[in-house]
Amino acid sequence: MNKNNPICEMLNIKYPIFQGGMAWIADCHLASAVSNAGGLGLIAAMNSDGENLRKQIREAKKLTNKPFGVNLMLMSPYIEEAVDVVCEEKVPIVTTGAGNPAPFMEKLKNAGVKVIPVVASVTLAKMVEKMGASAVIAEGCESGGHVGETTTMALVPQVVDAINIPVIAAGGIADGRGMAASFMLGAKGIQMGTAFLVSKECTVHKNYKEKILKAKDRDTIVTGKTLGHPVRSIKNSFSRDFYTKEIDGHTTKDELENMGKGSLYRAAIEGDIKTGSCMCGQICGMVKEEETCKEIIDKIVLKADTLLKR
Ligand code: TUI
Repeated sequence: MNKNNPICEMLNIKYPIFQGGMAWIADCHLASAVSNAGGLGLIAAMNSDGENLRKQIREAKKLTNKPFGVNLMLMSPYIEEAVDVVCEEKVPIVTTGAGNPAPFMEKLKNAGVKVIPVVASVTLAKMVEKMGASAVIAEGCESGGHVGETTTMALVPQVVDAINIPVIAAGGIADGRGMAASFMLGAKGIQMGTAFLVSKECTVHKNYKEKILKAKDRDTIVTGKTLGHPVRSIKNSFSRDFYTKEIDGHTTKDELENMGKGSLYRAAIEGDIKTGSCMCGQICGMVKEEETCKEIIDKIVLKADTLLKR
């Protein structure tokens, strides 16, 4: 798996497995556990102002001596300070999500940070390659949270054909079969969110974790399309209500935006899984056990290696 793998060589990691930068969920504990297990852990900057993010980064440095990164959510109100903190703290790798990272590329690159944007289209993949991205994460709409429109199966090979930097597949991957299939599509690595959300080291509220562990294949829904930022989450009273209000025509966009505010925090931190938003991917029906990040990674690598050697 790791022999001559361009992602492993470029980032100095054992396995080309990234952990998704899940807002309010991916903290220094999860990121360091994934990095210690040989993957690439990522701290989500979304929920942090600059100083909180700095604390998380410094804590992660104590918890692992392996490389880890920061995920920058481009719609975050703290994006400018997060970029500065990443540069000051000399974080080696950044992934970006939910937008075009163009305004921050130069600053990050000048500070020696490798930038690996999440893209949901070939157009953005080509743009970020020109801007000097080190790789891209092609994320299909099977993912949790903010999603594009194209599936992983269709997006990954089209992105692979369009650019010359390595592609990491994301969306709908949680086991060795998904990893092997991603490699068949031309990806050189994978990213998983939902699979790590239920890991032992993930500090998300236990109600949220249990909700995902119990979920079945058709238990997610995409809301927010009318607002221009579609989000995949578990079907519950919050998402059903949101969905109904979105299509009934009686609710304004501002009212919908206000409904969404704080909803992920309510579920992930407070454990309110009825009126909060439990973001997760369509693969939720396959994650059934709470395991350590090392167990998750070892199992996936073993299975993917076996399949790819056949
Ligand atoms: O960013 C994500 N997933 C996220 S961010 C998030 S936080 C949030 N909270 C409440 C409401 C909304 C978001 C939860 N989940 N994944 C990476 C990702 N990026 N998926 C899709 C994209 C994407 C989509 C369109 C990236 C670029 C893009 O293009 C925009 C452009 O300007 O071309």
